[in-house]
Amino acid sequence: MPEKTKLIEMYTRMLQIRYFEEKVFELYGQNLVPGTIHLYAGEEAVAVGVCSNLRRDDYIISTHRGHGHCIAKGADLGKTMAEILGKKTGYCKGKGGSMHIADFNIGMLGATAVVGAGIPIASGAGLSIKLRGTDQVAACFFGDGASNQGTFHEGINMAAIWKLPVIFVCENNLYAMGTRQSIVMAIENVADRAAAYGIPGLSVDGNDVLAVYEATSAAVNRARNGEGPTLIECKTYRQKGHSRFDPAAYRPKAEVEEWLKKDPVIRFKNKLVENSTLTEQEAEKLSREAKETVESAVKFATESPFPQPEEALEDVYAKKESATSK
Ligand SMILES: Cc1ncc(C[n+]2csc(CCOP(=O)(O)OP(=O)(O)O)c2C)c(N)n1
Ligand SMILES: [Mg+2]
Repeated sequence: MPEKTKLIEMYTRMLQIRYFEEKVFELYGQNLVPGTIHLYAGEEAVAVGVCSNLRRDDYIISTHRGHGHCIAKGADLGKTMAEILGKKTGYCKGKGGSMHIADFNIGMLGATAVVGAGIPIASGAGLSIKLRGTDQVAACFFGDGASNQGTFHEGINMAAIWKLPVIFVCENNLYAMGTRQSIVMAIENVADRAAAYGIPGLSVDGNDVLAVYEATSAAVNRARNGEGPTLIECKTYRQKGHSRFDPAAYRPKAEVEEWLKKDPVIRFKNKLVENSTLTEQEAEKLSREAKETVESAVKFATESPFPQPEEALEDVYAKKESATSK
C-alpha cells in the first residue's frame, strides 16, 4: 500500500477528475463546449491507479475519453478546461478541443479520437525509449472496443517481440458506444489475449484504485527492468452515456445501479476512513478543496479569450526551415 501522502494525493486526483467531469457536463448543457464530449466519471480509479506509478518524464497515450488521464498525469486543470471550451489559453490554443489534448511537458503524448490508434503510438514511444536507452515507460489507455481493432494486435505484438517498456491498459467498461462487449467478443477477459503475444495479462477490479495501483506497479518495474510490456485489463463502468447525447437506454437499470454502488471515489474514501488514513472531516475538506480547484479552472477557462480567426492556420503546418532541416 502506498504511504499516506501518496494515498491522499491519489484521492485528491480522483475527486478532481469527478468534479471536473461534472462541470464539463454542466458547461456542455449551457452550450459552452464545441463538439461533443465523452465523460470519464466512474473510471477515475484506472487513470489514477496507473498514473500514480508514473514519473513526470514517463509517457501516457490517451483516448477520446481522456480528461481523466490528463488530470491524473498532472495536467493543469485550467488549461485542460480552456482547451475543452476552445479557448486560446488551452493546451492546443483551443484548436484541439476535448479529444486532442497533449502536453509533452508532463509526458502526455496526446489523446486521439480514432479508436485504437493510440496503441501503435505507445509502441512507438516504447521503441524511442529503448533506442535512447532511458528507463522511462509508456502507458497506453484504450477501451474494450479498441481491443478488437487490428491496431491492438499489431501494436502489442511489436512491443512484445522487442520487449518494449509499455503498459497496455484496457479500460473495459463493458460497452463500445451502445454495443455490449459480449456481442462482439467471444471471450470474457481482454487480458486473456496477452497469451497470444507471450506477455503477462491481468484482469483487475478497475473500480478499486489500489488494485489498479498494485498491478501497474509490477508492470512498471517489469518495463523499467527491460522485461517488456504487460497488458492490464481494468473492469470498470462509465456512469454516463457514451457521449453527451447518449442517454444509454440500452443498459439494464439493475446493471447501472449495481455499478453505481461500486463508485470508485466513494469506495476509496470509505477505505481511507476505515484504515484511519483520513477522518470523515478530513475527507470532507479534501472534497471541498477539489471542488474549489475545479471552480477556479472553470473561471480561468470561461474568462479566457477565444483564438482569433486569423490564427486558425498557426501551429498547423511545420515551418519551412524546420521542415527542410529534417
Ligand atoms: C476507428 C474508429 N472507429 C469508430 C469510431 C467511432 N467510435 C467512437 S468511440 C467508439 C467506441 C469505443 O469504445 P471503447 O474502445 O470500448 O471505449 P469507450 O468509449 O467505452 O471508453 C466508437 C466505435 C472511431 N472514433 N474510430
Ligand atoms: Mg468501452
